[in-house]
Amino acid sequence: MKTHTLIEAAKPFGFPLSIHSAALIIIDMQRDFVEPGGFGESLGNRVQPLQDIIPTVQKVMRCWRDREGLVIHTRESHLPDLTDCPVSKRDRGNPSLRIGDKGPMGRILVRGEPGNAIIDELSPLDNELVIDKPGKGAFYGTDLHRLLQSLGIDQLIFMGVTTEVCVQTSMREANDRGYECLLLEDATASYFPHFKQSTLEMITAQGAIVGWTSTSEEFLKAIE
Ligand code: C5J
Repeated sequence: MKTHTLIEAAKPFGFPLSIHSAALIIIDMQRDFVEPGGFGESLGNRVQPLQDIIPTVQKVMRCWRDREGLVIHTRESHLPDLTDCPVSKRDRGNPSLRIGDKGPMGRILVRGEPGNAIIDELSPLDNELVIDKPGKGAFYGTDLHRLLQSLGIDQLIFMGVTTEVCVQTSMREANDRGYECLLLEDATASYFPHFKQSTLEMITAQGAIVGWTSTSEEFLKAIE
């Protein structure tokens, strides 16, 4: 039988955390997005808000590992021949560097390149799942749903970047597949703080239409 720990302060109402059927999913904390000189910055973005969440993401990840919880990391990444990257995606936004171009950290958003690696502070352990995804959502073009089903996971705790793009898209995909989703609001960031705020509101609107949000502190208290 499943036991639940209620995260009472979650929005829009208490989140019934089931520790043994939940996984922590860390979206796209890769050098291309988070570090100065990466793809994100080449699009004209300020990476500081993304840098600011690193200690919080690291703390939650370590506590979850201590509880022997499942940790999943994702990377937005493409095959070296870019056959999984639609031209429309590569051309969008007129960046100084496009997906597949050579940047300061190797080819932008290409698998195996230095910039595509997850930042050192959040390096995956050998036994943790790393999902390479060609889209914004973690379920599109990946095995994630099958893997989660085979492991009996039905709740996902989200952290990572960027809130309104890959995090929100992944949460919506998860919600449509029947997962209960909780986003840790101080462990996610956007290049645009007002987009982050709007996303948090969108997720919890209409009685948790996409899912729940809570602070990392409330989550950590629940798993202590
Ligand atoms: C973006 C992401 N923003 N990880 N990717 O292109 O949110």
